[in-house]
Amino acid sequence: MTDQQVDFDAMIEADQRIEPRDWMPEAYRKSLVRQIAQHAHSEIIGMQPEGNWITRAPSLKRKAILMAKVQDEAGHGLYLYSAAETLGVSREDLLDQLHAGKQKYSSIFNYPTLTWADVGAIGWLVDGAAITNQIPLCRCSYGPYARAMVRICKEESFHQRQGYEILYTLANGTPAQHQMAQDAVDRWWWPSLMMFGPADDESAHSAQSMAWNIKRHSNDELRQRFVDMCVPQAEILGLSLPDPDLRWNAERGHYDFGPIDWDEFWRVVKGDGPCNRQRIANRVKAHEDGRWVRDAALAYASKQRARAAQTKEHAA
Ligand code: BYC
Repeated sequence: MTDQQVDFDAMIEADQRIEPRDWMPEAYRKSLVRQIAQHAHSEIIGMQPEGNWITRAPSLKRKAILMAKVQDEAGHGLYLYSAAETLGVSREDLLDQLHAGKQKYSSIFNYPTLTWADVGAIGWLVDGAAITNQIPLCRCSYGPYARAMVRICKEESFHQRQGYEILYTLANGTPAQHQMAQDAVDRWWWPSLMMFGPADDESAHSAQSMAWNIKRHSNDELRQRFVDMCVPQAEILGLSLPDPDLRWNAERGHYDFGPIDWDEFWRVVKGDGPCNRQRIANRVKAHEDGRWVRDAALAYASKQRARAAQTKEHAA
């Protein structure tokens, strides 16, 4: 074992942060790039299902809140791409891999938002699941990722509250509105449980990621935490969760829940969900449409650089 490896292991053992200039094993770097890139892609693809409702939000206030939320998600993508860049990869390359289907994004964003209540269900369930998964990532061993997560989690908490408030309003509205909220929860519940990834005995990366202090809890532990949190919240909303097996288990001190449809999960992850093709096609088009902005920004930056060099020359 090299001295560098010994130092790295000691840092992890002492629960210290690894920073970009520190030596790290290639497998650690690669695994972080994989996870952070997937996370960044999820944030920007995640703008689409909700962006779909900006023009149809039921009031000016709702529209302003939703616009701010979708904009926050773009910001999260940017912090995360920046964190990935500290590991020696370029944002351009990561985006190319997303567009070519070589890097993943969260399965959840391949489901359609059919009604306004879906915006509420995404906030409550999808952002709720995201927070459950991401709070422990604030203690991830890689410094830039952990620090990005602190701000992201603060904003996600606001997102979760706004979703809950939309659902609470609908659930306590007319019978048709209540039904719309129930239908949205029925459709988003199971895909939200899938966000935590495969069951522990099927999770390829968990053991190593936990040994490196990247992940602090297993997929199943976080999924259970999420279910335990949602059940009492659903009761307050007056909505049911679509699982006949959901019940309190006093022995375990947790809610038991029914089996997850892993065939559906893997189908969606592998590109065959209800909206996969549409999500990628929209993303590629947005990237192409934005090319002139990137070109203009680069041209401006190089002009500024040339001007600064000239000024320096004159001063010398
Ligand atoms: N969808 O060994 P495993 C958000 C992949 S929230 C697609 O357990 P790991 C947002 C996994 O990548 C969503 N793929 O992996 C919220 C691996 O494939 P590869 C994003 C999934 O990394 C609201 C394979 O399955 N959050 O952004 O130990 C609004 C085996 O899995 C999924 C994050 O990314 C899935 N659900 O654990 C807007 C959080 N689950 O890489 C935006 C950070 C698993 O070998 N990421 N896979 O090809 C993590 O915490 C972990 O990466 C996961 C998976 C828990 C997701």
